[in-house]
Amino acid sequence: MSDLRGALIGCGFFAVNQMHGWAGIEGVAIAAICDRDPARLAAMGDSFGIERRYGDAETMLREVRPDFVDIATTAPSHRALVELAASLRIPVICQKPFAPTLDDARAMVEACDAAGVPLMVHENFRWQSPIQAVGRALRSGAIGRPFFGRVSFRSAYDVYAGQPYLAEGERFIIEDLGIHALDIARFLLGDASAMTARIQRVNPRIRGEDVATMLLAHKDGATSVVDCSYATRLEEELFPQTLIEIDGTEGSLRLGANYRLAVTSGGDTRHEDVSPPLLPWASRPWHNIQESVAAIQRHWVEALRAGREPETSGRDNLKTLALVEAAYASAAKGGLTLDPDAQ
Ligand code: NAD
Ligand code: 89Y
Repeated sequence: MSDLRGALIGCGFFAVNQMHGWAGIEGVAIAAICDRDPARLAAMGDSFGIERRYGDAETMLREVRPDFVDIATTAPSHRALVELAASLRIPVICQKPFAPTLDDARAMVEACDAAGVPLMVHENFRWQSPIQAVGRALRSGAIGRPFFGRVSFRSAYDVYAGQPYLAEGERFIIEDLGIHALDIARFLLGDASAMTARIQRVNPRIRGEDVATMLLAHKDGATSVVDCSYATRLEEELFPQTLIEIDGTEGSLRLGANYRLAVTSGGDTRHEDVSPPLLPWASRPWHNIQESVAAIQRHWVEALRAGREPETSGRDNLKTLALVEAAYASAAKGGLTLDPDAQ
């Protein structure tokens, strides 16, 4: 028996994970789906046995009146869809990147606030079980007060095959992937007060940047490097693993390749395999991301039922989005130019 009826908008590449995730959550059923593309709508409807199918989001939301709506479209459509949900007082989850600009994002948060509608951004990377394990180790106090961090995602995986739009935008890696790494840095080391960034495009066949190196000053005193690349050919391809280093006053922790966590404290090092589970519907190497989809959905259901603000609420995500904007602004300015005579 399902007490929560959801509706999903956007039946594309990633939404299939969201549909599998919902199917595994007790008490939740997706009652209707929507996509402007009839072929994608039919494929999703047939795969998941959903009868109620719509080409128009407003018609769906007015007719179905779901308990929540899950927006799985790309960023250009997010503001209109979130504002539509707010106007109909329907709690809403919106995929990352939350909005193309910070102004849009602020307006979306205000619209939901004004309507009293819960809003969560599907910022799922912090929900990956290896990242949660790092968070637990850090909060246990074992390494003391963190003063340095590195959140690193380096790969040459062909993401353009499944998501061709990633090769077409003026902005790429910070907005698409760096956004997750920046959110992880906030999750582990707290909010930031300053940022410096450099970007590069290595792959000549794409329009935006595929390499970004960011330096953050966190309000609690730590400095972190957040670096990401889709131009890094490694001996072992690690997609979609995020590697983490944190140094603290009493020790250090490392989340290394293949989900190996090492926590050094008091002269000892504890090693732990923090691999994510392979859910029945998941497939490698995406299983890490897929598991985090189910985890963030469970969090949403708990928060909705308890009337609590979700961790990655729209309001919270404004801070991650501000880092994205700051990174592009800093990269556009360039760094301080050195006196050539001094070189
Ligand atoms: P996609 O282009 O494959 O699918 C989007 C679908 O939305 C398309 O089928 C399109 O027809 C439909 N659509 C767009 N606007 C619509 C509207 N107004 N009404 C109805 N349907 C509409 O995109 P994708 O690769 O599935 O990505 C979707 C979002 O998911 C992106 O924002 C992407 O960044 C994000 N994403 C997140 C993760 C993650 O781990 N959180 C991973 C991959 C992608
Ligand atoms: O779109 C991206 C995301 O959110 O996670 C990985 C990805 O699919 C490609 O960079």
